[in-house]
Amino acid sequence: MRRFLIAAAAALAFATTVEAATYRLGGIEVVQPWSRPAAAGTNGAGFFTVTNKGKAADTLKAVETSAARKVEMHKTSMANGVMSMQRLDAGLTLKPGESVTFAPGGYHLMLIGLAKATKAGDVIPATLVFASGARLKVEFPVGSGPSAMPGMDMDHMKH
Ligand SMILES: [Cu+2]
Repeated sequence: MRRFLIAAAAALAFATTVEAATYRLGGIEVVQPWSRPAAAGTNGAGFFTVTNKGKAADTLKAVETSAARKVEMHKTSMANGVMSMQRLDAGLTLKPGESVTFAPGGYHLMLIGLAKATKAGDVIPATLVFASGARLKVEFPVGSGPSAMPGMDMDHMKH
């Protein structure tokens, strides 16, 4: 029994390591990008944690992907019971040491006008473009996120 438990713990640790994909370029680190299933023509979402481990501030100013017509950075907020999204037109600036998590209900990438449906198991390639000139290529696996959160229907949210 004891041996079995140890084996199970090792398997769990391995699974966690595999899921937490990490991408690095210069001082920028992006951990565990993920997306959710969505229909063609609708808006998808992208989530990840980005950390500036460098010595200077940098700004995530754009995200490029062939999977959608365009990508915007949004922040969801709740006021008086009404959920709304703001577009971050100036991008997202990270001070040295600063870390921001894009997750349902907060910051997110909005993949506007998906070229085709995304379903669990698909991977959406994208490039994060920073003001410093850094271009970090990442992949967003669909449906693999830490999805204990209730689903939100992005198409019905106000912009
Ligand atoms: Cu949005």
